[in-house]
Amino acid sequence: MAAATYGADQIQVLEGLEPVRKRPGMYIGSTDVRGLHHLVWEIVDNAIDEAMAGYADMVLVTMNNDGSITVDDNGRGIPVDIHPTAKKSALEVVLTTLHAGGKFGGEGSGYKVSGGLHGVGSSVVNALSVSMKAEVFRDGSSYMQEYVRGKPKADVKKTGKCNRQGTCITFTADPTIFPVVEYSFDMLLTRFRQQAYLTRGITIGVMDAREVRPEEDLVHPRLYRFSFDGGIGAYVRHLNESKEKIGSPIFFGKDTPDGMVEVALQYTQTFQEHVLSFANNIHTAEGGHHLTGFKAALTRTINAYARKYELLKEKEDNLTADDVREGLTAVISVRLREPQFEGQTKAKLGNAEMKTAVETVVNEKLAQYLEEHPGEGKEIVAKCLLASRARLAARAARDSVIRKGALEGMTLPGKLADCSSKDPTECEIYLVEGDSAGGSAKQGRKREYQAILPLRGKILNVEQARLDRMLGNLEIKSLIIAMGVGIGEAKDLSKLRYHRIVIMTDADVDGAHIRTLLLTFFFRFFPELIENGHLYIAQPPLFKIQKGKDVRYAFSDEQKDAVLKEWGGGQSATEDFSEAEESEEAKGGEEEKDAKETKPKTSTKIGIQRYKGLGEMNAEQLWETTMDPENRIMLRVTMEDAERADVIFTTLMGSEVAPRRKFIQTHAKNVKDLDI
Ligand code: TSJ
Repeated sequence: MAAATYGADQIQVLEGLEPVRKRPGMYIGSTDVRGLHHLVWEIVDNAIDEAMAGYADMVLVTMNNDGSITVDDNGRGIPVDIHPTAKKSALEVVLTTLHAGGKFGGEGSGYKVSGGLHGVGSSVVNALSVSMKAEVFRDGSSYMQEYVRGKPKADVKKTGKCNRQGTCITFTADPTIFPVVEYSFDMLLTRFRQQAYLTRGITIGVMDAREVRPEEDLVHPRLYRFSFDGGIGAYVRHLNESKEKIGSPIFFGKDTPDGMVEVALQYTQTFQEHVLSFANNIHTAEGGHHLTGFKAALTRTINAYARKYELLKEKEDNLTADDVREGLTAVISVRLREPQFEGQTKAKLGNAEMKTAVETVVNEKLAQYLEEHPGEGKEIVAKCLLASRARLAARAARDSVIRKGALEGMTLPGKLADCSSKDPTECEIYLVEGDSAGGSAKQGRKREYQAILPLRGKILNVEQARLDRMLGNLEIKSLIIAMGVGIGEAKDLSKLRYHRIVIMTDADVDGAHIRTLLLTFFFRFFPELIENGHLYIAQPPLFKIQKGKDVRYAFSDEQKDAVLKEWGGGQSATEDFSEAEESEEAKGGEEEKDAKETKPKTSTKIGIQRYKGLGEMNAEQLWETTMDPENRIMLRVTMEDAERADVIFTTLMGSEVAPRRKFIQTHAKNVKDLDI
């Protein structure tokens, strides 16, 4: 193998995986919960690619009870023959070398999808897994190879005969890389439901087998099966499930020379706009040319229709782009050969030709729809006119509200413990649930750049509140004034006073409720702050584990067990403590007394404290674990997170009773503590 004969391509193929383990963030963005889930997205994307190329129609994703994930498809099976330049099995090359993906697929074999960070490759997942097993079913035989932290344990082996086709990958994320190895079934469901809508003809199964222990009494795994013949039209129907609708979802699609365009839309009697755009199945949260084309065509077509049928009087102004999107739910999905992703989070489609492609399709097909459905057409225009008139009325109302000083001349709220820095890029504001946690946060913070705003209890039912009523709510008012951005037409995001807005709530049902409320509030009224990456969720630890002077914090049961094991005190007796006593001591605030002490085999005592709420942590602990940029784990909120909150919120708080009852019945275990 003379190195001199290798072209750039081959050298890339031969690149090892050490850099991935050294700097995982470079490859998967982060090693927090989001990075962990990227591993799943990455593997599943390969199976969906196979489906989009027309060779598979089933994908099953399983969360196993040993913490591993299995992804199984019924495609052709990854080729196992010897790769000519690498001189090893193609399967091994795919899973052990960087950027080896696609080397075997023909370029013309359809459009590649890639989710997460846009196809970094299955080898990256392998490198970041303590163990991985690949099984391939091909030409009547089964093959297998296993890996440890990306390194093959042996060559690919033929394991027997079989009468199925496909690829099955099982991996266990490396806990020395990911501080929390705990997957969220909800995140999996949301993601794969969305993928199933976007890939017509595919069936995606998602199974939670974490509680299944066949050797004990069998618990049935939770299994969801997503298969939508209706494609994105069904997606729009799903998004609007709990809303009052105008007509049925409208769908149109066209194969253009620049790529495939699909659009589904439906108006509702709400005031919110909910437009999602995708390019090659990737959610383009920052929009891009396809979205621009859609908006332009929508505005143009509805105005032309309204003029033609004199629904818009001659002397009246055209409906604005905002008017025609009030109450609109839409999904725009394009597929193109060479997608360019731009923007801060690489979630903006940069292919300019997609503006014209989408615009042309929507202009033509929407006009046709309106002509053929005059009833719906008139209702949609009426809705837009209402929005237009409301906008004019709102401007007048806002002027009068501002005159009456609804935001109290914009003076900062008294409860706010502001920071001293005036440079927004380094400033953070913590929205803290409850006064006692607020107190600890105020003491523990770095006052140069961290501000604290305590928020009390149930804030407000944002769903049914209009702008004026919202401004009247004290908690929301404080929040808006503190952020400095104004609201409604006076909104000015360049005045944002903190570039990091951190939601810090307890890890219980009430905390989750307040978090949902806040996420919904931001999603509805300040989506730009989410899109620009300003909104975060703090992750307080669940346990404090102490041995002598050595203190560790654990963010999950598994992490706690790992620390105990490492310290040789892993007996269950260690955890046997009285919870009531525990919190009493915690309120005393003295670290030494907080911990429950036991005597393991080793001579030093190990203490464990379980935190049931932020209020149980003293100022120093809160700083150390949750607020110190050196140690803390924060989740950056995406539009997807916020959308999920929005769906939950609309279902729980909305005006339609049936879906709410359905939701509460199916999630009874999780929401029983909420007063609805
Ligand atoms: F890469 C991987 F390990 F992450 C992975 C790949 C994981 C899973 C769950 C599935 C797959 C995968 C790959 N499913 N199907 C395929 N197909 C191919 O790799 C394949 C098969 C045949 C041919 C061919 O030209 O005959 C080409 C390709 C790319």
